[in-house]
Amino acid sequence: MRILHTADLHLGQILYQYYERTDEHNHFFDQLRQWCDIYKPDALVVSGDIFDIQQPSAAVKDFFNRSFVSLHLQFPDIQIVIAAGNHDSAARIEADREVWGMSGVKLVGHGPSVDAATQPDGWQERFVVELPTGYIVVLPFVASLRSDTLQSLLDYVDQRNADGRPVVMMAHQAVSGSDTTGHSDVGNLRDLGIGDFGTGYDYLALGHIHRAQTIGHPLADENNEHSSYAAGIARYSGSALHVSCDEQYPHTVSLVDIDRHGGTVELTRLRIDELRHFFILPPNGTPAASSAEEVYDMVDGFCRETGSGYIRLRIDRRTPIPVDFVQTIYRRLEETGNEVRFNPKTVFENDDEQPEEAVRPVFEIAELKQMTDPLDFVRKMIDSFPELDINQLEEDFKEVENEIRKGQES
Ligand SMILES: [Mn+2]
Repeated sequence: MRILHTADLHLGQILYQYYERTDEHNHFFDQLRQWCDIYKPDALVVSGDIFDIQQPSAAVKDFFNRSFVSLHLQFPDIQIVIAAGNHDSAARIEADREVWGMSGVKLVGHGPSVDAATQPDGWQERFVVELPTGYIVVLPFVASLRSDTLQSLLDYVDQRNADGRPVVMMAHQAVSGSDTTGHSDVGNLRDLGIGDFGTGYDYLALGHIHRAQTIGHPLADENNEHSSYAAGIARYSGSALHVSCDEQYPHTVSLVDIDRHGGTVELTRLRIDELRHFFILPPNGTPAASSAEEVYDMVDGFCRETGSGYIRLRIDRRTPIPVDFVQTIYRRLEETGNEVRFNPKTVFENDDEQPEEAVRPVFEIAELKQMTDPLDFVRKMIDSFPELDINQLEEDFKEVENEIRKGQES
């Protein structure tokens, strides 16, 4: 069985509240089409966060429709499977399920209910795609996912899988122990351990964390084009595009070959060529800028020489900043047609040994949107509020969470 695994498309993302990225997503889909053509996978699986927001605009929805319709028409033999992520509206994805189903494209919005595993068998069917070459368990994002639900899905497949076909499971969840660089929701209370996903899958196709990685294997391996694993591995394909400036690592689509159930998983990392890259000016490891004029010259030089990309500035914090500093940069970039784009989250640095007073952390909108747990935000801000006790807050949050869960279960 051969699949292409991607996730976290975040279609419709507006970066820095200003720049829409349709051309970048288009460039991604061009590559996806090429890989479908070259590798002829049995399935293309998209493990959640199709859209960046719950109610994407008509134009973004149209882009989604046209992109996947064209993929399907060009490659009707490739099973397309799409699961909702936490950024997607499960109800809206679910509402499109029947229409896409008519052409064989599988969309799943709603996940199983909290007590699914206690229900009589049969509920699992809507989460399972059976192919001649293998099975795909499609699990969208679920706020409180229980391990008995996951095991029940895998057992359901196992009972039908007499001829030992490969089993792929999709999920959009944070798995504890994964590298979350570029995310703020580190230490999420609702993280699942990899053991919670149960046994019976050969490849767990994860979405949510934007850094490509195989759980339990070194990040350094991501520099290799190929890896071979004994079946039963879990992997984040990583996001389609850089979603924030902190994602300074290669983005890839995973090409996965599985010979048989319990056999070998061969992974090929297909490097995504991005239309616009992220740059830090001046580059890390060189002195930060120390005057506004220096910054303007640097920005002009970048526009002239590189001409495309997202830029973020590093400025010495003692630098006097003119009141029209940001506007001046935007104006200079507009003159070049906005092909160079400005990330206003400037990094202020100071090379002095002097201890810095506590500075309130600054968040990018994209970072905030990634937070699935309100406590993550509190943890980031806690130093600014010495009167608050983080342990007490954690207990209070847990209490609220338990009350909500009780409400959902009853
Ligand atoms: Mn997500």
